[in-house]
Amino acid sequence: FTVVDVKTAPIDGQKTGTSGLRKKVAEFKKPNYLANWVQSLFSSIDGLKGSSIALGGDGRYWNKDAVRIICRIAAANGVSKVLVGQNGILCTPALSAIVRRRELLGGIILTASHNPGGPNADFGIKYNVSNGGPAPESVTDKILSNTKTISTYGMACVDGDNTEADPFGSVDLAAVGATKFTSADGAAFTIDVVDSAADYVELLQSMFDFAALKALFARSDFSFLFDAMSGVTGPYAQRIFVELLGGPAECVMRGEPLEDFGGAHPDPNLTYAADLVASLDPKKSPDAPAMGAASDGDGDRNMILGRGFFVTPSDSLAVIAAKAKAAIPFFKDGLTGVARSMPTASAVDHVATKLGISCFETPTGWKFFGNLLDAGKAQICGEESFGTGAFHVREKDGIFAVLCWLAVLAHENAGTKDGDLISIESIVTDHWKVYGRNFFSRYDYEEVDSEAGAKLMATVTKVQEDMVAAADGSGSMTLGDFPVKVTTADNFSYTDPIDGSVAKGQGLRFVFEDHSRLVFRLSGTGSSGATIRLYAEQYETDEAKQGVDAQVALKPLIDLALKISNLTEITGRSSPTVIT
Ligand code: VG1
Ligand code: CO
Repeated sequence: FTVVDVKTAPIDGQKTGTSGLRKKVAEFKKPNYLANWVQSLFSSIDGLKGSSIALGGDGRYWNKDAVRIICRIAAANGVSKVLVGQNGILCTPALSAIVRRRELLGGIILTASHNPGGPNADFGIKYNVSNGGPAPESVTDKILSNTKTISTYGMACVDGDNTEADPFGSVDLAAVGATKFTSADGAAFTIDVVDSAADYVELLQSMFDFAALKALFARSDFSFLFDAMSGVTGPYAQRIFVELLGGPAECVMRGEPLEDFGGAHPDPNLTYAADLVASLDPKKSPDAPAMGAASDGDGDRNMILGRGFFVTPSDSLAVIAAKAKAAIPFFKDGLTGVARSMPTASAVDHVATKLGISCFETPTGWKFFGNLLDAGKAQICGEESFGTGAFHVREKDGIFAVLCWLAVLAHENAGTKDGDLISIESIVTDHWKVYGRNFFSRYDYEEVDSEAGAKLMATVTKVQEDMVAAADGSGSMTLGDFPVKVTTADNFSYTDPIDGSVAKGQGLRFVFEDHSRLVFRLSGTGSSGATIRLYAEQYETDEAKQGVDAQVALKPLIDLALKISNLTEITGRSSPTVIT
């Protein structure tokens, strides 16, 4: 092949969001759109020449085409080997595992995660660095500045006159194996198609006691249902839950990955995984299984359900942290710390206090956990947005979280007779008795007008400024006529304890004297318009009051939030798109 420098010009709006660049497929398909970003990425990383990188995606529409284009740009930039997941597929945690295990320079993930896929929906790309985790802002800032000045990108071509033809077109992405090419000036370039599951599944097998999990699956009082949401996890789930743990074939639903996720929203929550939720509800399904779970398009999110019971992700994190040492071999040495994103309810904080370990509060997005995990300051982390993970990889990991819950169930039931299974519901409610319950809910207003989103944030900022100005110096403030005083009203800012980098403007928060919280922020993962997220949390130690529905418990706080922000008037929305 020969390397051609193709002329291009900067394209606006290529800023990396919370988790990569996400846009409509039509945008990505525009001439030079993908190439500009990929070249800007390659121009911003050190040590690229002669390196090996991983490449794979969640299988959504345009995944394979993008793989082909990226391989050509990588070859032109002097990368010596690209490890591509078979058929261009790698779930996000599996890519992280491959980068770490094989000590690669980094990896490129093609995903828009839980956003819908298909010709009229979303595509996305993100870069992970050598620790296997999302590129930190120092890297994404460089990529952005390169996208603003780019004038050419490199492309491996059959010969200098024909830039259309793919010199690597003979590589069959369905067949595992390496194919070596040589450039006109003698440089070697290899495309190595690797098994999409092997490294990742072996890693998980080394972390959990699969024999104990298999014994749980064998009980007559236990059954399990996993919803892959037609995303990337189907084949991984089949391998783990059916082949390794002995579940019946029907225990994986929507297990075949589809390019458009069957037209659905591959987001594991009560709204978009409604069929799974109904299957777990004994009122609707008398044979409801003991445990249900779902993962998103790219396999990094998880939802955990008990029979007729929803485990809110903030509680899931807390329970896993509390039981990790006893229930999960990987954590047998115990934890030195845990971490959660700021909007995540503080349930895990109470566990950390009890264990006498550190608890870190980071901005939204997995990239902020990377340094803490690398430095051994935290071993388990999570987000309210159905994200749970640990130091085995540097991404959140859906199937890992499911295995944690299976391990917790197996451990709690080690001494129970078949027929007397201790349920997920009782494990969680027992947890509340010890640590208190952190009621939590998030309201999403998706795709509101960008100006309305900005106006809402400006309105809430003004409320905070007025409160701070009116404060009497006693350290507590009043919010309207709300009976509980406010101790903090600010825009969350985070200083990384390892490298000292500062992330500002991470969400407007109100912390109340009774530890309740309200948070407003704009999403950084949407592909058009603005998505407003409103988070509400309330802490309850009184056992008698812990059983009520979260929406009932949180109503006064949410009403207050809607009132002070003037949300209905500003957005024209009388109700949220999704409540989790
Ligand atoms: C959302 C979630 C955040 C998560 C991010 C990526 O970001 O709130 O917690 O890390 O998605 O998850 P935002 O900026 O839209 O609120 V995934 O599974 O989309 O990679
Ligand atoms: Co995801």
